[in-house]
Amino acid sequence: MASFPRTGEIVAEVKAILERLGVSPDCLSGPDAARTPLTGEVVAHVGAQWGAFGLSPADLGPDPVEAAIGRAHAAFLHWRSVPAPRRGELVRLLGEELRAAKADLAALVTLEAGKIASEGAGEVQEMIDICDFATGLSRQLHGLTIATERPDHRMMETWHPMGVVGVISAFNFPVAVWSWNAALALVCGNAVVWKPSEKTPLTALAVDAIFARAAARFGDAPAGIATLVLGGREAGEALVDDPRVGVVSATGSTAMGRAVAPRIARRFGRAILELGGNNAAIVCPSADLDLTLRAVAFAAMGTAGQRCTSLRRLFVHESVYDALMPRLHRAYGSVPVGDPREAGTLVGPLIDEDAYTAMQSALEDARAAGGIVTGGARLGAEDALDAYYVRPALVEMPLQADCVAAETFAPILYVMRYAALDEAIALQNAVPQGLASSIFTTDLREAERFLSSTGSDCGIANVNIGPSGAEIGGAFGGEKETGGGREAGSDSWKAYMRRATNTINYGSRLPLAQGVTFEV
Ligand code: UN1
Repeated sequence: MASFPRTGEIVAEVKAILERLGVSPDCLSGPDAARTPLTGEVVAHVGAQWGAFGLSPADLGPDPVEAAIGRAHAAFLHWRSVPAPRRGELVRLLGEELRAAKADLAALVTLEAGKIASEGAGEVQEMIDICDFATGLSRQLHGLTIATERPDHRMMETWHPMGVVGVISAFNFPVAVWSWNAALALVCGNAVVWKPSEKTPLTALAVDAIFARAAARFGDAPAGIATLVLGGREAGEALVDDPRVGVVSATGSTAMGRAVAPRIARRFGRAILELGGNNAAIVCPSADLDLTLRAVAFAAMGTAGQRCTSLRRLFVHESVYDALMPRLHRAYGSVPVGDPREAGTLVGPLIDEDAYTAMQSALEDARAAGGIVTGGARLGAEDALDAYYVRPALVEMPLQADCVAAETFAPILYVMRYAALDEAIALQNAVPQGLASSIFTTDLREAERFLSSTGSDCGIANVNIGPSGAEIGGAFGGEKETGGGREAGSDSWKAYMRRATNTINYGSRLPLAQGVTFEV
């Protein structure tokens, strides 16, 4: 069994890592406490308002968000005319700096967000991967050439940057989400202003310091090209409301999305929304149960159930229910919960007390709806005062009650039986969210049905792997209350650019489209 960290041992560790990562001590004084979920203790203080590549607090003045957006906009006016492959060089250097800082940044992610060591490292790896992807992309911002109906004409598309991209990110991927947005936004010619979660300011400051090193090596990156603004709700709202912020990419709860989307729409800004998920998997009669068990365990218990893509609902065919469930119960009963720094730990702490309270109230609701709950109890309370470690909870539900339709950001897996695949797909789709989904089957017909237009309604649909842990090469995001945004790979870059359709007449006559005549 994993152990629990002791209060008092983490402050020095955080300080040493921040120093090695080059975070300026100036950024580490201020009124706001930064905590670690490992023990709940305060590990540093941060300035309420700033941390900014190339900018000092004096530059940012009394209204730092306004100033950061202004500086970013000025940076954009220069950056948009730097050739894209040269912009790619900045992101390539960022990837190099991230490689050099990987171990320290990963350790800081573990200390600030509570991820186990391999997941902290995995998150930084996602940053490196997107930098590689974006570097290649910087030579591939292709537009189409389109056949025109007019003689001696050519029609084409060109892509131009949008301006300032505002990134609002959540605690659970405290560094990777910025990089998916920033790497693409920068090669596309935009400037970036980042407001991270108030729960994870230290990893954000570390990334800012790493970016500053890449920018210094690059040489002539304009000051303000990538700015970090620490702050609360008002900082996010300032980004959301400012017309100079062409794109707002916001990751968080559906409630947050509901608040920001209309404000962005009111000024006709562009939103990339990555909101709640309520991800499901279907286990079919022909499923490979060994593989299914491992996939379900990682997707549902990994990251203590605090990924947007975490598995929350499992539909098991009645013919395999009794074979799978005892194995799942054993896995839940024995998964090592504790200090995420320790080798062997698979489940670290919840982010804070609110997360724990939300988990307990979801379990109460499930019991009231006839669910049989195993697990969910708080662990290690006597060792780690303010920290919230829990045994992941398995809840066998008689049916998909209303409480199952809500996303609770905690390790709760609701399990339900089904008899026919169509019924399971309908239940899977019968929730407001539409992020990630999986089917476990070795039957080709079932797999293809699930992936077809009559199957999963999610942005991510997988076969024989869980819903979480996506690679950056694909477009990441989901439908319905998940918000419809796409980030990372495929053609997600188009969301950071505006498309211009150009028609060029290289003849000496002026034929009009649709055969219209207009002789003057
Ligand atoms: C999130 O939880 O905010 O697919 C994103 C995954 C990760 C991203 C999760 N690559 O689980």
